[in-house]
Amino acid sequence: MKINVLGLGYIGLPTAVLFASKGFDVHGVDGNPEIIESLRRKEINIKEKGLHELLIDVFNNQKIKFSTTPVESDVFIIAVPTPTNIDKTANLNYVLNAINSILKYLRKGNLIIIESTVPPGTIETKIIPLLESTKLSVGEDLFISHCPERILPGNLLQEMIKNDRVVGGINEISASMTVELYKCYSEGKIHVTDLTTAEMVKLMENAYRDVNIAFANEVARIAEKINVDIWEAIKIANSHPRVNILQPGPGVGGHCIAVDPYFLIQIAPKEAKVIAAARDTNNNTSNYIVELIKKSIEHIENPLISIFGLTYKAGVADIRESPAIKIVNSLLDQKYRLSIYDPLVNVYDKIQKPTVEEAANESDCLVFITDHAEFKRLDFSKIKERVRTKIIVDTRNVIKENITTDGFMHIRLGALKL
Ligand code: SAJ
Repeated sequence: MKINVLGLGYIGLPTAVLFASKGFDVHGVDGNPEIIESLRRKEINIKEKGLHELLIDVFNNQKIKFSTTPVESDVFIIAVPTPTNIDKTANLNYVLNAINSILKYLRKGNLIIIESTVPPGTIETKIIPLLESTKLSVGEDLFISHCPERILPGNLLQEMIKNDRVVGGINEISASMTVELYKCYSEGKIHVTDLTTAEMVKLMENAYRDVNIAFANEVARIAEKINVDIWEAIKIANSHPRVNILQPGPGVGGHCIAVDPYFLIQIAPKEAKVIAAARDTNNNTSNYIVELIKKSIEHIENPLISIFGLTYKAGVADIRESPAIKIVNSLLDQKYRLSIYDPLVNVYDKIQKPTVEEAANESDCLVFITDHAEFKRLDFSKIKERVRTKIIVDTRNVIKENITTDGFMHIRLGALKL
């Protein structure tokens, strides 16, 4: 059986590689010729455990080929991004272009699977009409389903295999063809429903997490007002059998949770009140951190601020929607002197340093924005020799040891001393 996978990013590439590893003939398609060229050289820029090895394996076994254009196939999987427009509505250009690009290759019996995240109703109202322009009857000649991905970046392959999946089909036969296909590598339960419910479920999952994080950020600010340590308070509250509050932090990044809730707001702006408020809270958190940093160094002349962590979360080389980038850009705009370290990405050439120690040199304030594992093991008795002023702003409760013994003032988000 032949599968075309359109879009070779964080989702499409591992999906393509997994199907190829199960013996399917996979044709990976991406509109960006540079991505195709590098994949043909067996090079990838997605750092995920086991992915590169698997790619080399299936490529050498000739189970996968890469091209900028689709070919005739049995199955077409659409895994292109859904960015937002300036007004935060979903930009469906990539999805609709991908569908348009396969129209001339479609034949009777083909299955089209949309993995890309889309606002509820998109497949019925925007994608199916395009497919019907082929004169093939959707539901009888062509089968279509939505199978949104649910994997956590940082643990892609494992989650792809282990997680439950959701399959929404236009009819039973579309759904069961999709279930049969994914069963080849998916060990989780596959939940079957209709197209629009599957679209809605995906968005609800990410909006739920966004709302929960906004709640954590809100109670963190309340805690600061009354001299309570929110990290301890959340830990204790979570010992209740029906409470599971997430962690406060510098804001919500990544291309999923920071984006998907807008697609629910877009279809029901009057109803999506909590979801919209959560977006506002999480978006504004980076400004709050900037103010916190500025306040902590207001008494220092021409301060040097050291930023630790640029990626949107620990362990992933991804800066999309990262709160750290917003914080850095805001400080740079306000003409602060910065020194930056991140073990996984290089974004700010001149001011980015190769080690924690170099980034700490002559610093007046060490700001921890991403909780990379390396930061949890730092030896502050050595770092204290390098800094000019001993101030730490910790936005994720990364620093567990008592650094006040090394003379540092430890300013923790959600646990400010009045
Ligand atoms: N964050 C917090 N506090 C927390 C948890 C997360 O501030 O307690 C922040 C992170 O630092 C990060 C952002 O939220 O900036 C998002 O990180 P994440 O780990 O919560 O999620 P993503 O965006 O990496 O992946 C999410 C996952 N969705 C859910 O957990 C419901 C994943 O399963 C989805 O497949 C993915 O979105 C997606 O592609 O939709």
